[in-house]
Amino acid sequence: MTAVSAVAHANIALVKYWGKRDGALMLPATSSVSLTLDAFRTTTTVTLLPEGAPDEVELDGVRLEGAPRTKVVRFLDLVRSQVPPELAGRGAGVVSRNDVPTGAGLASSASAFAALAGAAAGAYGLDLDRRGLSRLARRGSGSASRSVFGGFVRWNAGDLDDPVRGDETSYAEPLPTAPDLDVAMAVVVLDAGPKAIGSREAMASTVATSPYFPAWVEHTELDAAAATAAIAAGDLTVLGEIAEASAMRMHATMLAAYPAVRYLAPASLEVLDAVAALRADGVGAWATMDAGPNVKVLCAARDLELVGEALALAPDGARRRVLLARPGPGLRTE
Ligand code: 2P0
Repeated sequence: MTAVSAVAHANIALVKYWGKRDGALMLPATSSVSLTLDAFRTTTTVTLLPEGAPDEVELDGVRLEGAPRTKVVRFLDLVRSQVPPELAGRGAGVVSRNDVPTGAGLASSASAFAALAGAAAGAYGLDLDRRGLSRLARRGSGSASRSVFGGFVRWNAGDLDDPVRGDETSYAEPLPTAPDLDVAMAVVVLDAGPKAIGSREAMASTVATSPYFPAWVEHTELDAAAATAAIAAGDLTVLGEIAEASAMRMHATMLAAYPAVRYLAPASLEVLDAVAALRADGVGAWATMDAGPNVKVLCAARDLELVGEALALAPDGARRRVLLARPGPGLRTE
């Protein structure tokens, strides 16, 4: 029996990916830049089953059925389409576990599909280098292409003129990073309330209906270049300012969709105020938000405890849940 396990970590985009130019090949409208974290890890084991056996998928001890299973089976089919027939005919047993604080609303398709790419490629004997693994992970979930690498990562939009060349050139790569750029991230976990629209659907709606989308695409390419330069130069202030601006522009672009896509919650805005107050006090802290109400705050590693403590205090005296994270490693197989 062939069984391969892989571990991948979540990443948080500093220059956001929001919108695809090709949904089938999972080609993004823009490049994006992220930080892989040490927290929020997915471990996935893929075991080859006998010829013709149906795929079995288990996530955190629960057997998946329906659409969530189908998403994994389609991904396995993509892997099987690239291997010899004697292997391609075999089903797979997939067992996946997320090390995410329960109820934090932080389970990530990025770590999930990066780990699945590593484990499935290993089990089916698909010999891919890291670039190939990043391209493969991209087909499961765009942001997963970035979790193949640790630290600061850039996912390139790739060749825009031709989908085949785009598929070959849209991969993530680790970014040259100034050795003294010592960053960390405080994740403020807020009550999600009723579940908002999923990010894939929300992206498609933004692309189709937001009049701001063309401006988002144009500006994001500039932000990705500027963030790449700031990471190489070790300029945390410039990087933080780009990151917060990119997140606000992404949310503005989706708020302009019809119907509006809104992940910002009242409590999110309170945290954004608290981050601005930290900056007014001379502490370097910059906020970013994804497809949910939680706020992630980039800061210098030496300020992490201070930032985490400041953000844990809500205006009404209640305590917010804050998770402290540092840069983490890329995909590895075991
Ligand atoms: C990102 N997000 O760059 C952006 C910012 C959320 C907001 O990538 O459709 O799960 O699977 O490619 O990667 C979340 O979307 O979407 C995401 P698909 P994905 O991190």
